[in-house]
Amino acid sequence: MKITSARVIVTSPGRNFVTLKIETDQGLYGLGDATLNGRELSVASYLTDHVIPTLIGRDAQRIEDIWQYLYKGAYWRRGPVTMSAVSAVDTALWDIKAKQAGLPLYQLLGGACRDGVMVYGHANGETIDETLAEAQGYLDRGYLAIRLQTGVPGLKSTYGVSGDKMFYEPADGANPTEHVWATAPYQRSAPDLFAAARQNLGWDVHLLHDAHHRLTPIEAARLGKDLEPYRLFWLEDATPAENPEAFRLIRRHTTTPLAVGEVFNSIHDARTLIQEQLIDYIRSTVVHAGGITGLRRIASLADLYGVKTGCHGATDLSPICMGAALHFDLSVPNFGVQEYMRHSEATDAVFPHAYRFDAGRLHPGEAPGHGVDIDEDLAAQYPYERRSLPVNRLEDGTIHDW
Ligand code: KDG
Ligand code: MG
Repeated sequence: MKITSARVIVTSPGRNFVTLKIETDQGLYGLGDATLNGRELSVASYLTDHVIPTLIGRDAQRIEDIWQYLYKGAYWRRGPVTMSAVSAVDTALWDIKAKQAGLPLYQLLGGACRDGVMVYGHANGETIDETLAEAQGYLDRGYLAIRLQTGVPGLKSTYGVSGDKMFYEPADGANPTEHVWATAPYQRSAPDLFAAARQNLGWDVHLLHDAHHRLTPIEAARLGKDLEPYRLFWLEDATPAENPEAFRLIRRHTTTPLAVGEVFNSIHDARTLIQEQLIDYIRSTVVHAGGITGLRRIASLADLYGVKTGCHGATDLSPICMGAALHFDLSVPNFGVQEYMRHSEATDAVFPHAYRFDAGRLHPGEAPGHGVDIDEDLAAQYPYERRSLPVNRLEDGTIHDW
């Protein structure tokens, strides 16, 4: 089955998405998500200028060979731009293979290991009361797991607290907006949120929290300890993970489970954290970690060390990524949880999909392929809008991790 054409579709139904469409001489096509928040056009160019010309005429069935060709053949390995492009090609090729077989993708990945995929939603508010009211809304909708983020007293804005409660979108300006951060009041207030949450929401719901790379290792260790009484499902991105050894220090001090990896793009980023059992959940997902092929390698390594998956699923990962991730989640033995920040109605209309939510779990559906399509006419009505992720400064002006 020969690849006859491939092209990139950039659309912005409320936020930017980059999609790769690969067509074959047998009339089958496949779709892959290539969205890299705030850097969308770099991946579009990488695909259009460097990858697509080398794909034409290749056998669409040789997924692993094409993965190796793009990864090793580029010489410049890894990095988010390269790997988002590799991911998009890989996802589109798996989509084609499953359509050719007439099967939902999860069947090609070994079949279902479970009946549905537990997801977590995002509850946030300026105050603890507001956050808990949002969390109650998620419980009413049947969610089994909820991430809680609340405003830090004295700070104008806080990561994860948004005006639009359902569709948190951090890329809010053409150029980066600037946030101000102070660790001490955050460290003092975060445990209060979870104490109140356990009192109000009870103990049956899984609670999660994202520190978004803002703490030093010893600060993260302190927070992990302070949160222990509230039995979190996980504490995410406690400290930046470029230095994986930093997690040894956190691990020595706390039994709060740790999750890392939404910014990783390769198994090598995750290797030390997994092999030294410094984390409990690996957050990498289809669009940034080398597609289904790359992610399966990471999950297999993680399984050896008792580390579970917890795929990133924020609004900036398109429904195509979500659909593909759900097939992976359903089929992988060491699944943990899937993040599910719903998309807007406009986005869902551009990307019709087979996945469905029921009683706190998502199922990818039974459509052949990954089950997500694109309405190209509708997509064309939403041209690209330049958007950047924010930056973060300490109160004295020093640039800090965002
Ligand atoms: O593009 C950045 C977002 O995807 C990120 O800030 C969301 O941290 C995030 C999460 O856990 O969903
Ligand atoms: Mg995160």
